[in-house]
Amino acid sequence: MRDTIFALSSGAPPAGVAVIRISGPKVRFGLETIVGFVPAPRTAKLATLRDGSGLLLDHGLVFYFPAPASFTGEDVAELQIHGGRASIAAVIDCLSRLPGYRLAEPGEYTKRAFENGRMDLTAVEGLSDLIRAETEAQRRQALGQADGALRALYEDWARRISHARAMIEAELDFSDEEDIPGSVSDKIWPTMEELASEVASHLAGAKAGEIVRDGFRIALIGSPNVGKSSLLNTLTQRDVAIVSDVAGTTRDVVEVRLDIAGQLVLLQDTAGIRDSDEVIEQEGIRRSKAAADSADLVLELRDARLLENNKEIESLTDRTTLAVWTKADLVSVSEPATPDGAILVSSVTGSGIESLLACIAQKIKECQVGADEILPTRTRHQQYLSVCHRELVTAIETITAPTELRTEYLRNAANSLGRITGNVDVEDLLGVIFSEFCVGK
Ligand SMILES: Nc1nc2c(ncn2[C@@H]2O[C@H](COP(=O)(O)OP(=O)(O)OP(=O)(O)O)[C@@H](O)[C@H]2O)c(=O)[nH]1
Ligand SMILES: [Mg+2]
Repeated sequence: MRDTIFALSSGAPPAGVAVIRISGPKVRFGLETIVGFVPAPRTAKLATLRDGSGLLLDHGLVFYFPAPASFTGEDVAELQIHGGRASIAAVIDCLSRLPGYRLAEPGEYTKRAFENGRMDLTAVEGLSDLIRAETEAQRRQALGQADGALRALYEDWARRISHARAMIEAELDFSDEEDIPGSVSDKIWPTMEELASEVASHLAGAKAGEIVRDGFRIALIGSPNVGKSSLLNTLTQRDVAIVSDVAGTTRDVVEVRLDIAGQLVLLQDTAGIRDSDEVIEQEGIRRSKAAADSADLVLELRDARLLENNKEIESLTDRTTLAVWTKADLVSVSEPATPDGAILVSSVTGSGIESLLACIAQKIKECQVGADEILPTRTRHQQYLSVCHRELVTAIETITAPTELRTEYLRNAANSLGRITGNVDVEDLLGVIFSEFCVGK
């Protein structure tokens, strides 16, 4: 018999209320022992909790969710008790003494839910993302995925492929009989072409999905002393990076997390780029360049006083670079006499910061243009989707290959989708996916 598992499922104590969740075959026995009865399914019941010797532990609300209509698919109970450390410890201690009971491992409830078919792997990942979501965009994306949006899409695709295989195989079986014309394939292959292009356009949204989940990377790049660290501090409204008038203050890449218009942004301050003989500074500059290369957007900072010299300055603004003129308070020009889209800011007065934020929000939006609501969010999804697409295209294009071989490609394509949802052997993936969870989920 499986262990009955229990854990604190609510946040760190002390808190007003703590929720202890119990799941497994001995839930009813545990309830009878601790509260003296099993409440009606899914109904809150006020109860007095006592340990085996009758000692009062706490008063609280008790819920019972019989299998299979519970989070894990097993019998589940939830105890809502006072959220003090000692109250929680007393109840946990009492549960740990019950035969067949043990503390749950991180993610174990969700793992049981997956094993009992209550969730597929994409929903598991969505739930893990939802628990970690910091921004509105992350929350929306994770909730959609936890609710089964990706599962519905991939299972529908897998069904269409299976249907195509079945039709083709049926045609093979009857190919000896003369009155079955070879028209099945004529209908099936175009539908597989349609599917391949749906997979391709879904895959094209992977970058957008990843940006929502993992954050939009912005690197602050420019000469020493141009005001990169000052701008980082102004944007985060915190004193994160050291600011000084010594050129070459920043050496390491300093990264902060920001919420801009509901999107997670990873903002990186870097070492000022110049020719330097100094080993540590050279390493800092190497890191600056690497940060610029991997960024979704580079803010290229320049001192606005250069504008006053009326020097011809080459535009750097393109899709991934935004020119930002700093120290606006030190110059008399109000609008930069520079290419469109350049922005003039001051970290001292705060002028131009609002337009800079609006510009960044616009850049993030541009990365997501044309992206569907439902996006792949992880490299894992992308890998299997690419395999699925490749196998579909191979099946479609190898017209001269034997039909058996072409249906085999289709089978590979469907299996690859099955690996995303967890319908096809994924034993090797489970450890990685469930290790993301905290205890109690
Ligand atoms: N007046 C004015 N001074 C600024 C502004 N931004 C930065 N400074 C000053 O410029 C100097 C350099 O600022 P930092 O933010 O350290 O510049 P940095 O680009 O990070 O420099 P490195 O780390 O050396 O590459 C400091 O003395 C700041 O006080 C601004 O908007 N207006
Ligand atoms: Mg700096």
